Amino acid sequence: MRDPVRAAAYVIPSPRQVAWQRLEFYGFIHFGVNTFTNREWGEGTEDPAWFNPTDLDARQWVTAFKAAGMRGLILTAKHHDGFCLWPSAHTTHSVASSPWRDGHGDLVAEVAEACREGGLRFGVYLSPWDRHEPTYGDSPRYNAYFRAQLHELLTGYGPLFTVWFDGACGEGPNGKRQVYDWESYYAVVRELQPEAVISISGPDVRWCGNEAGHCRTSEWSVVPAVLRDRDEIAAASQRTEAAPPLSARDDDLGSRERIADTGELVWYPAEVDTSIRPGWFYHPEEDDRVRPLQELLDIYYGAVGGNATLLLNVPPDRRGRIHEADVARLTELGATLRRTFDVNLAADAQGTAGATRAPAATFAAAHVLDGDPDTFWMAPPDQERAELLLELPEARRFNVAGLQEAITLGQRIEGVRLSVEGEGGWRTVAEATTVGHRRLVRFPAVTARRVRIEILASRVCPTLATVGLYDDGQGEQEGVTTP
Ligand code: FUL
Repeated sequence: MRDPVRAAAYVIPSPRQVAWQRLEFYGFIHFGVNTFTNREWGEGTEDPAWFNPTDLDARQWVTAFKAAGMRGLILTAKHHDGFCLWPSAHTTHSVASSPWRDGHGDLVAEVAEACREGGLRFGVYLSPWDRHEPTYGDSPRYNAYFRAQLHELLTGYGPLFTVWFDGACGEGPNGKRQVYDWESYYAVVRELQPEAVISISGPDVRWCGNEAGHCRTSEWSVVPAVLRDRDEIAAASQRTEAAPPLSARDDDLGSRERIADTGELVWYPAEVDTSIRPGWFYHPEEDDRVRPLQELLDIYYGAVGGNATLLLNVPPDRRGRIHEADVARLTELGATLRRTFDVNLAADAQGTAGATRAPAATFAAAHVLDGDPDTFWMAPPDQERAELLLELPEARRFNVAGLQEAITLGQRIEGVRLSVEGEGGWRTVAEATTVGHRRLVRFPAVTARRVRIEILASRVCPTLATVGLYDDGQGEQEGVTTP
C-alpha cells in the first residue's frame, strides 16, 4: 500500500525552485498610472499622458532594496489597467505615449539594468487581467496578445528569476469573460526563461493565502497537487467524498492528515507577499503608515524563518523615487538583519550527532556548521528521531536559532526542540514544527556553551544542512549560565 507520509518525504524541488528559495527575501515594485491617479486598480481608460515621474531613478530603488537585505526585485510591467511600462510593439497604451523621457523611455529596461548593476535578481509581474486592451474577452486573440507581450519581456531584458501572474480576471469590454490559456503562457516562459519560476498563478511558487504577511506555524512545501490548479479547476476537481475542498488560504495544507487522502503530491513552496504600506501603489496620505520595524521583523521571521520566501512591496512615489520614510525603514530593517545574522555564534562549535548515516564523513554532523546548504548531516535510514549536540568554545549569549534541512532531498522534519545546558541541567528554550528551507526561532536570551537539537518527529530519516545561533541584541537575559 502506498504510504503517503513516505511518499511526501520523497517529493523534491526542481533546481529552479531551489535557486528561488535561496533568494529568501526580495521586493515588489508597484508603479504605473495608478501612482498618478492615486488608485489601487485603474480602469484602463487612463490617459498615458498622466504617467510622468519627474525624478525617476531605478538605481535609488535598487540601493534601498539592497539596504534592506533583499536579493531580487519584481516590477509590475503591466497592472490590471493595461498600461505598459515598456514600449510594447503590440499596443500604444504604454510609456511610449507618455511625456516621460519624451516618450523614449523604457522602465523595464532601466530597472533591469539597475538590478544588474547592483547585483539584484530581476523579475516581472504581468497582469493577465487587462482592462484597456480591446481584445480582452475575445479569448484566443487576447491570449495571443498576452503571449506576444510575454515574448517581449522574456527576450528583451536579460535573465529573469520569476514571472509573476496574479489570478484576477474581470469581464472584457464585449461582456465576455476571458478564458486564459495558462498552459500556453507557461510554455512561453519555459522556452524563453527556463530558469525562471512561474509564481502564484503558476506551477512553481504558491501564494501563501493572504496579503497581510500572516504565516503558518507549519509551512509544508509538499502539498496536494490540486492546489497547483487554477481555482476553477481546483473547485471542480476536489469535490469528492473523501477529500474536502482545498484552498490556498487553508491553515493546514501539508500535515499527515491533510495529505493522507488527497492524491498526487507536489513540491509547491510558499511565498508571502505583503506591502510596507496599506496599499500596493503609492498614496501620499499613507506616508505616515509605513509599517514599523518590529512588524517587518515579525513578518520576516515568520516568512523567511517559516519555510516561505518574503516578497515585500515598496511603491515608488510620483517623483519615481522610494519615499524617504520607506528608505529609512528598509535601511533599519537591513541593519537589524545584518547585525543579527552576520555572525553565527556556533560557527566554531564542535558538532556531534547521536547517530549518523554511513558513510560518516559524507553525512557528518560537522557539516551543519559550515554554512553551506549543500552539505548536510543525515540520520541513519529509518531513524526518525535524532539528536545533535553543539559545544561552543565558551559560553555565549544568543536568542535566535536557525535550522535548515537539505531540501534538495525533500522536506522531512515535523518537530524540533532546542535545549541548552545550565546549572540545573538541560532546559528547553524553543520548540518548532516544520523546518524546510529555513526555520528561525526567537526566545529570551540565554548564555550557554552546550546546545542540544532534538528532532522529535520526521517523515523519514532527517537531514540538517545548517544550524546557526545568533544574538539580535534584544530580549531579556534569562540567566542560564553554563558550569
Ligand atoms: C493582486 C492585485 O489585484 C493587486 O493589485 C496586487 O498587484 C497584488 C500583488 O496582486 O492580485
